[in-house]
Amino acid sequence: MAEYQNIFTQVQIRGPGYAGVPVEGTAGYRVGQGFFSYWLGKLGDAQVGPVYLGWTGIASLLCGFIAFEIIGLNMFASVNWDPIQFVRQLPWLALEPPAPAYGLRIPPLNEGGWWLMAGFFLTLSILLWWVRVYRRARVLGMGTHLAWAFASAIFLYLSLGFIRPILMGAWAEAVPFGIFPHLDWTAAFSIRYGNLFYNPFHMLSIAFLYGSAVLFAMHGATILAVSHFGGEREVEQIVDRGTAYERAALFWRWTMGFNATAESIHRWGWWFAVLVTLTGGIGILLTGTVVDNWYLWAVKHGVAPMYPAVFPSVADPTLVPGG
Ligand code: 07D
Ligand code: 07D
Repeated sequence: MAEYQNIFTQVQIRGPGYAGVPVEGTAGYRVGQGFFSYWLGKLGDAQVGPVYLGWTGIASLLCGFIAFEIIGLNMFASVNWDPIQFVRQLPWLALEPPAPAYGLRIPPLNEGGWWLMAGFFLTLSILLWWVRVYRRARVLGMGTHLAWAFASAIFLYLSLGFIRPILMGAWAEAVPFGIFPHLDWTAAFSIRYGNLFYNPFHMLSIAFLYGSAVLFAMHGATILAVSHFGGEREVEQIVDRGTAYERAALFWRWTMGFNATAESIHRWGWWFAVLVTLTGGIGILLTGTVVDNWYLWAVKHGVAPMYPAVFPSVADPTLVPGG
């Protein structure tokens, strides 16, 4: 039935605006009374705000804005400040890191200096937002699971753009800013290091990425399927299982012989998502530092076969003169 196949929230309950649980002192400060939006209510809760305006949040937005401006203005300059070309070519425009010759030194602005500065502000912005997430959770007496999951994504981001370039001794190793340029970098990185598919941590990262999608699909579908029994009130279902939880659990026991619990599914979801970027970051940090060619590494460890002897023997192309 159509109502079960709709991405939009079907039920909007509208009570008086609620400012949220009381928190003592300035840590509980919030701005405004909040208001209602019917259309946002289609996606989530119809009440918007009140919002918490802390200095880490403001500083984060400010740093994010500075990074965005540096990137955007450099891209604009690269098309001679032509607004039409800027819009037309936007997905292909880039702000590139310094050339390898600069190593980890600070280059002139137009030769990677702007890239370094944008990276600095973007990183500051992301780290400040992490502090906001951690501190708001603490103030509300919540666990800090969100902050640590976010930290895992930040670990991959820092591995790609900061830790690995430092290990390799050059900012040139880092990712450029730009929509398609960062895809070109990803493809070139894989080829340069002998095919990332043979990197076991890339394999793990993919398994967790796909696994996250499967788990989320199973969980979302299961809960929606019992929502007319109140199944989406998951917390109550942990203490007082009721018919929704029992049916959903029985469904999985019937079909697979085993079911997650209302608690365990969220632990599985959290770990799968967190492990995507955690294993991924490890894979990136090993590339070029410990392993120079993942294909040859795989041959050495019996994962991949060597090319048949009809071809001349394979050497790492980057190790031959001129490579
Ligand atoms: C849906 C949550 C909302 C987030 C969104 C993205 C920006 C960039 C900048 C206009 C799932 C916000 C986008 C802030 C604005 C400008 C100049 C999250 C959701 C909607 N990538 N990547 C994208 C980033 C890396 C790769 C899209 C960021 C690595 C591939 C978007 C980073 C490698 C593909 C984007 C980052 C890599 C993409 C959609 C940082 C290896 C695609 C993202 C900070 C991991 C896809 C044109 C999305 C695409 C795509 C952003 C890093 C590979 C622009 C911010 C270096 C193969 N990446 N990416 O929905 O369509 O995420 O590209 O590390 O195919 Mg990427
Ligand atoms: C980027 C974490 C950082 C993001 C942060 C967010 C903002 C915006 C704005 C809210 C995504 C900051 C946010 C600033 C806020 C708003 C509006 C997470 C990021 C902090 N690969 N590959 C992966 C597959 C190939 C390559 C991971 C598949 C080829 C490289 C993932 C295939 C080559 C890297 C994955 C495939 C190649 C990866 C990323 C198939 C290219 C990485 C996980 C089927 C030709 C990254 C170890 C992720 C990694 C990565 C999947 C193929 C290259 C599992 C399915 C062989 C260089 N690949 N890949 O969550 O970890 O990213 O590698 O072909 O660096 Mg791959």
